[in-house]
Amino acid sequence: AAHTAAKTPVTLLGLGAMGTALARTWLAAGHPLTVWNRTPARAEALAAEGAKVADSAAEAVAASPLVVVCLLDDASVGEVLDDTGLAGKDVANLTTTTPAQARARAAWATERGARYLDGGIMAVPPMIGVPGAGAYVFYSGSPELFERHRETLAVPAGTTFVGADAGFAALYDMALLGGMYGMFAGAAHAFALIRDEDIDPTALAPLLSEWIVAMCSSIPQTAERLRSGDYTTGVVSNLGMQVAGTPTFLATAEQQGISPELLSPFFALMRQRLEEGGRDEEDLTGVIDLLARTRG
Ligand code: FVH
Repeated sequence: AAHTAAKTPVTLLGLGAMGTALARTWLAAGHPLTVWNRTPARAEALAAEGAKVADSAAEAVAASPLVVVCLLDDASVGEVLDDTGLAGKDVANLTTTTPAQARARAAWATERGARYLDGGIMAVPPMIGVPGAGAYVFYSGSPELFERHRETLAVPAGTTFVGADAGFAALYDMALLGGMYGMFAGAAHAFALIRDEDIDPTALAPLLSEWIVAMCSSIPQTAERLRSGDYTTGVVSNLGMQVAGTPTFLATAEQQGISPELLSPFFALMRQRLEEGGRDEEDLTGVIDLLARTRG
């Protein structure tokens, strides 16, 4: 009891795959933990491990100063928190949402007298609580709240505070996951190309992953070019050369009998940039300007 007395009591709403993984880490670290889940059976194993199971979300919220929420989506967060007494509570919402939803939820919680942090989890459940696995959570919103609970929030995963704008954690989350899906799309295209050939996909895999890692070295350069506004790359892999190469990719896909649909939208933007006056000696940074046009 002396061991747990100093640890902040935590309430956790939502015991899906991620919520359950988070819960176990706070229990293991000696935090008094109260949990609630819509489907009560999902709390049984945690009860056996020492969690207190609340009969309602309201009872769970009342039990601890720090309320962590990890539900399916923003709508479920609204449903679950609606009938709870949030006044005076510190809420850390780790549910994946859009930045606009996070900002609206922060205002909603503030109106109810709570302090609010939004979180974007950069991990899958097996990485949670595993030292060295690289799991971390982007936080944004109240800096005071982040400082007050910094140690408790760091129990399941690393923490990275990205600003007082409550929408920023979700924005960073979506930016990184968007990059990840681009990578998955490229890898899917690569495997589809060789699929019907006498090529072992496990032989391609290390070559593909090493190539993608090597190409990641261009990401800091892109950031620098965006900041300076100078997209010039000179003779090295310039836009003109890359646009000239795109028919080769499309023809190869056709010859292999696969759809080029994962790559062709990007190629179309590269061509558009060149046709609209992007200079031959630019790199691909100008494509970002084309995407930003949809802001109107
Ligand atoms: N799992 C992952 O790989 C990703 C990694 C990055 C972060 N995400 C986000 O984390 C949130 C929770 O994800 P999860 O993996 O725990 O999701 P599920 O296992 O599907 O559990 C969903 C929980 O939400 C409860 N729930 C859903 N709808 C409602 C509702 N209307 N009212 C109350 N609770 C609701 C559900 O309850 P039940 O079905 O067991 O009754 C689960 O507790 C999520 O934002 C991911 O994007 C995970």
